Amino acid sequence: MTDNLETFDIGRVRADFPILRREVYGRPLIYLDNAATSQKPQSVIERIERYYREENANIHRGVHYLSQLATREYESARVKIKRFINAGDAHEIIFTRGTTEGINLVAFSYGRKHVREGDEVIISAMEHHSNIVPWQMLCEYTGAKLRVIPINDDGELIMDEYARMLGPRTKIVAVNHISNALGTVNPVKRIVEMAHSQDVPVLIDGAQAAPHLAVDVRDLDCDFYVFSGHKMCGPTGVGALYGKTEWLNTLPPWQGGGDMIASVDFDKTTYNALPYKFEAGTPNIAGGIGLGAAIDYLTGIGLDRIAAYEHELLDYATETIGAINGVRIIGTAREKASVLSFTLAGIHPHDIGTILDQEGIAVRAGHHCAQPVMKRFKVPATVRASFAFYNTKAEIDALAEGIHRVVEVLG
Ligand code: 7TS
Repeated sequence: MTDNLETFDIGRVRADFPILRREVYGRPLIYLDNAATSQKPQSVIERIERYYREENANIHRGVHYLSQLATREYESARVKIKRFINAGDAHEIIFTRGTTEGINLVAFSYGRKHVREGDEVIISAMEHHSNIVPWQMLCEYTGAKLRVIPINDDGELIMDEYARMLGPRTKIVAVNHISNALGTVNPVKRIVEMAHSQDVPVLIDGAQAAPHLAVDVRDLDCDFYVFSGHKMCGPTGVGALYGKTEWLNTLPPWQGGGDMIASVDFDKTTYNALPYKFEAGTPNIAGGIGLGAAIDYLTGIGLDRIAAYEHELLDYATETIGAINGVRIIGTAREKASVLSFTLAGIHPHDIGTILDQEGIAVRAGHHCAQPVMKRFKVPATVRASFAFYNTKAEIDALAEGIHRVVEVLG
């Protein structure tokens, strides 16, 4: 361990998460399904409770005390998100329901304005369904074509193919920062540079990156960046879309309703300024404030320390699980974070997941909403252990023991 990691007090960190003290089937919970959703620290749970107990009111519309208080807290969460990803301005942060909604917003709004028949949209072969289907729907409506950057046997993007695909027909590139099925960390800065050299904007799906590494949207120079609160210690039903001011100002709104307008008449409606233009209706106020508390919590530990600790966990897991007879690791990229996907010869992933569950070990078994990845590696499904900074090497040892037991029972 480096000096940095010695200051990472795992016991104290775990004590912040009440759920980690519970048992399942009379055994201590070993939660290794963090890519699906993370657990929540006490400070986030308390913040949401305090909002409902002491601050609840609708925002942006009340003259009264509570409405102004709730508005202030919600807008202060927006500023926390802005700092968290180093955006240039808080109005570049649009609250969403999560990553999925952020991608749909951009596909709809950017797509409506800029994508026509014969144009091309580039995604990659390792996308979550939520970064595939919205673009497919856009292509269906417009007659544009979906192009897919292929991946190699390690689960890395084939960048030469990407370079060949980019051209005058390309209207947007949408790729993930970290793959939820493989754990690959993609060279997103390079992807953006290459697209920008052809004046093509880039959306980055940061659902799996925001919880695990320090994101700097200005350094990446991406045009859009989306992520979900619930994967980074925040509540479900809230997330954020970052968009550069130039884009957000010129794109049409997507949902119409309250809060997104400046004035409404039957002859003509004018739209509100950023960010409200993209935030129709009463939002998830408690969720936004809870996400702000989650960001306070994560930055209190420090994303660099989280990344370093999780990197050690992943290396240890790769070594330990990879050494088990019959295990095939799916996703062996040079740059990886927090995800270990694998199969076990002759045993279906669902059976592995079920037996591990009986041991109190929560993993995901399935296609991870990335069916094209399963097809690429010619497997029906994988078992996925995904790590957070509150996991331990002892838990990985328990996972290894559990897998040995699976082999005894079913092998
Ligand atoms: N993009 C990536 C890379 C993801 O991993 C996920 C969720 C999403 C988008 C969608 O996020 P949502 O919050 O809008 O649902 N991934 C997973 C997973 O791996 N297991 O469950 C959800």
